[in-house]
Amino acid sequence: MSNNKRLRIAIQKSGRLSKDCQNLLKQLGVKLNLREQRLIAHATNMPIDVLRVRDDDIPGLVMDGVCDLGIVGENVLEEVQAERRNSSASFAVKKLAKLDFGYCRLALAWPQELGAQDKQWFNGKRIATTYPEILSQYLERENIDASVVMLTGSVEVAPRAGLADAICDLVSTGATLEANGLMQGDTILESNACLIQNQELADDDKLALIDKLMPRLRGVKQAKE
Ligand code: PRT
Ligand code: ZN
Repeated sequence: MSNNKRLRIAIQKSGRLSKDCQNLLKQLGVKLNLREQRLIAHATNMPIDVLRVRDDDIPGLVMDGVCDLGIVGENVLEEVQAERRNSSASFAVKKLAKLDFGYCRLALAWPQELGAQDKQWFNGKRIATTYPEILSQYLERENIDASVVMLTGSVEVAPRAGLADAICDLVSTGATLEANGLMQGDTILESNACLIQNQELADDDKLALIDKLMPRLRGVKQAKE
């Protein structure tokens, strides 16, 4: 558990979610000096510390109580939860809100020259992905007997490089699939960034601060609609 009296929020240090996270904190009235390349930024007007880390570390930091809150893509949250379910580590978190940024979908794709394919085509095939747990659950659900090739990056080049027959990757505009001659198939998961809270958080002051921030968050979301 975090023994710090200040509310700790984990956000992505640099990447697709970082600007939106910083803007959201600003809109919630949290004043931060993020110019310095520090791991922890202290809010100047509220008892809040912001930890800037890799997105993959955010669910675990919140699940283990190192941070009280975190902002992360649902894709990463689901993958880490599934990973941890297989071990003895805690995996429960409270999802406080689905946020209106970071939208993407985790979808299957294969070389365009193969043309349209149905689910059965994947039997006996190798599928490259950064989300082996989510993909394995899908394959099991759909009764598809394919093997999963775990890659941490450049998944879209796997078929061309002969590492896999197909891929399962995040898509937003579809330009990356297009540029790599891949055809998009089923969507396995739709994802937005979300705000998560440590399940066991019991500090009254921190809970009161979260209660104060949540109506502001709803206000920010409504203002955009
Ligand atoms: O360094 P760190 O580990 O923190 O960052 P990262 O490189 O792992 O993640 P990052 O910054 O790329 O993405 C962070 C989160 O943004 C993801 O976990 C998703 O929740 C969300 N997100 C939204 C996306 C995309 N859209 C997205 N398009 N994450 C990745 N992509 C990639 C995708 O993997 C593919 O390579 O963009 C490419 C496809 O984009 P289109 O527009 O060409 O379809
Ligand atoms: Zn990452």
